[in-house]
Amino acid sequence: MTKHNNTTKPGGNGESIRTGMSEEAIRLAFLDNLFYVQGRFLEVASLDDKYKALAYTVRDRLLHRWVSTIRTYQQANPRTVCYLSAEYLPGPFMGLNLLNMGIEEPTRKALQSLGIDLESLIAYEQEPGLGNGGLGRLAACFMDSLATLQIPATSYGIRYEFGIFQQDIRNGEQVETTDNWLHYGNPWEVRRPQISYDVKIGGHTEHYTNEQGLHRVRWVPHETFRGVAIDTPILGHDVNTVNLMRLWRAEAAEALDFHAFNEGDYYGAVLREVRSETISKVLYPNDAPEIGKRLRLLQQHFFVTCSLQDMMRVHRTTGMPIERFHEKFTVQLNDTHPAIAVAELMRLLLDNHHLDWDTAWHVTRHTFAYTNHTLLPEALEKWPIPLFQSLLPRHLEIIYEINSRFLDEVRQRYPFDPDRAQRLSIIDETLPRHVRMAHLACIGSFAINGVAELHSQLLKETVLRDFYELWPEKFQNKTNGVTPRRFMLLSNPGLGSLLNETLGHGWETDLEQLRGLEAHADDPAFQERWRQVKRQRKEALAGEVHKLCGIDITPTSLYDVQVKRIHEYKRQHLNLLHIITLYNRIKRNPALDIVPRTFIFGGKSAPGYAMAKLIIRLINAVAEMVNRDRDVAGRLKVVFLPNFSVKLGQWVYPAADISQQISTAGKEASGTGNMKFSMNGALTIGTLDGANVEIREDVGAENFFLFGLDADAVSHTLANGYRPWDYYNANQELKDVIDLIASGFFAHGDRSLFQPLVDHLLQHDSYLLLADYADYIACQDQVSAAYRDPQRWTRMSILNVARIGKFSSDRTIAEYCRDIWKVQPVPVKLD
Ligand code: GPK
Repeated sequence: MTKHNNTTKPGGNGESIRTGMSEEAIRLAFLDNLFYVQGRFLEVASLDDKYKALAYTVRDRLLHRWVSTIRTYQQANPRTVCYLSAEYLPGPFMGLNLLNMGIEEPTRKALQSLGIDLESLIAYEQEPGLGNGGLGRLAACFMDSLATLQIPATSYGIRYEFGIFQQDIRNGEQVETTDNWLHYGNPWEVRRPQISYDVKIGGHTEHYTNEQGLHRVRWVPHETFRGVAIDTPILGHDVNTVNLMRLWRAEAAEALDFHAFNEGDYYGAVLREVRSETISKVLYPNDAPEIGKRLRLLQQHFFVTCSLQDMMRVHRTTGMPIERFHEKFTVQLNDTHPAIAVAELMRLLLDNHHLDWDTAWHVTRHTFAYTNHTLLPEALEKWPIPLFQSLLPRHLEIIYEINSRFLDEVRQRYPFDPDRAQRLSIIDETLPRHVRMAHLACIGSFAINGVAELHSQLLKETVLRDFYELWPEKFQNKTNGVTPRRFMLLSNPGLGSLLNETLGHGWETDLEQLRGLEAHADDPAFQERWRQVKRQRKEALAGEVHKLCGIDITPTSLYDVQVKRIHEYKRQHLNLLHIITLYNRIKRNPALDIVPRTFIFGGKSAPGYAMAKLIIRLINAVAEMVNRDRDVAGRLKVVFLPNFSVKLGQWVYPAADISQQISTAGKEASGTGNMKFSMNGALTIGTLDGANVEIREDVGAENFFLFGLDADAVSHTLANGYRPWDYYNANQELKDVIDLIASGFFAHGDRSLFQPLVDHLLQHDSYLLLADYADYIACQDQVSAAYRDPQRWTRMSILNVARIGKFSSDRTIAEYCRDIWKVQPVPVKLD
């Protein structure tokens, strides 16, 4: 984007229109950008023109801080965090950048003076959906906290041309359409065509001896293409630090056969949208379960090699020897998606820098740290050896060498336990043979962490038990957190104002200060204002629901919300069993006095996950029957919000009364939605799973609705011949609910539609819905009883917010900095 050179304008307070923060400077800058960048004057400007003009106005001010940050880092040469993640879900940028820069108010007024409503421009922005769910959103919260804590950090990833699919609901079914988020251009990114690296794939290796008689390896690839950097500035709150999200875009088409991976024709649909097929074309829309596809492994290798080569370029500029790479950089692996980095760094050090093995391995083992995000065995990444060999022949050689040295060590440690070496091996020798990426990550990292206390404990006892026994000192916990800037200040301005008035500023970057609210928990006037804030967000959400679904919901009803990816282990269908239970109670007793509830669902299913898609159908089918039934009108409503996203979440979290966190205990690594709800005063109904355990500890057991088996009871129940049928036969309400689904009542009489779901529940029920049903229903009855007492409810709500401080991602990042990364803040002064 070429822009004119005028940077000051007479009459603008002497402030530069490129950097000035006053209303006047912003107004002039906006008009200037509208004119010179968009080529429009106000009277004919479209919404897109105005949005872009404002985005460029904000971007100029971001770049100003960015340049100062880079200059500071160049001078100080600080130790730097590199976060490697295949996914990022940053959400829309405009609102947050204005807020973090502290120019929301002058901007609102500047636009107002031109007859433009700021909210309409903020609402227009389409977010980058470069992730599936919790893992990608966590990476975005971490970027926010890293910048806010003034930590030198770069977040590396892939600039997918098509992010997570758009979800439409047609006839109650999820239909995927491609996400063309770049169609109108992206004003927040800066292309860096000069920052690009070669990426090799396929071919073979040649071992030879050079003139000095040294052993060398040459990788002769089948193909080479390039990755180009595309940068997005990430501004901290109330500081000048702007860190970088550097995403790689593949250049030059590679002949990739998308057709071979057809999944309900999702990739077929992507293909029809595109002219060329490249590595960075599309995000794989799978949450936890692994996919094992060729293109996916290529994507991982692609962004990892570009990122490591980029770090090496920066390292060169410091003048430090390559042997000290790990002193300059600490690299966090966000799950195993970037775990190939262990082999790739070895390759670069051995083959390009000609380090000897031991030196290269020393550097590598001191560079990486690995975060695990799941215990689900089906989610652990492994690649078939032939696939790996054909794409990354040199990496496979290196992995074999790492493994052979490692297994020697293991056998020496455990001479009488040959099975242990098999279990620990990077190579899974059961046919067909595979490379286990979690093992590569564990062996190549100096620290390994889970994302909540329970999860970290279970990791040590189950999936990573052998590694824990070998290297207990490597294992840590880092309980997840979320950013209060986006999920409180930005999403819930009414709450923000009330908190500022009550506590003053400071809580936004020191969330423990919310403790000050405890003193107000029983104050009737404060309680009344608290309820007004919630009421206002519930009305706002009602407006969105009307726009998106054409359904009218009642703000005086209890909003009972479950938004997250659709998964059997997350048990959206347990929520449904409760809804149908209430429905049956009212049908049996039409005069029943119950607390009116609005059930709100949102979330995407992987396109190839049949049971999750069937759960979406059942939610919509139940919604259809319940919402049109006059007998329950005014008491029950069910809504499925299509295309759940960060943006939609910002409407949803502040409006919820009840947050459903009802996964089978031991299955949800942490959860982060649970924190976003609680920060906004929703009460949680949940199991002892993931971070729920710690949220309950902090907010107080009396302010949390707990039900269900704990993780121990779950494993015992499953180990001792669980018989869901027994629960069905013993509980009349449960039997009625299951029978109603089986009867075809929710499928216009079609008994076959939901039969797979019913059969699974009665015959297997691997996620123990039936075992937890009775306790869940009883707990939901407690919820209703509490809601009838507004003083009690409001007190509980206030105390949830007062005690949620630990779950700020600032706390999480401070712990990573202290315990793993060993990095310090580097404050930035504006040039
Ligand atoms: C875990 F393994 C994975 C994955 O592939 N994707 C993903 O979003 C989630 N996760 C966990 O399911 C959540 O419990 C957790 O809060 C989140 O990662 C962040 O750690």
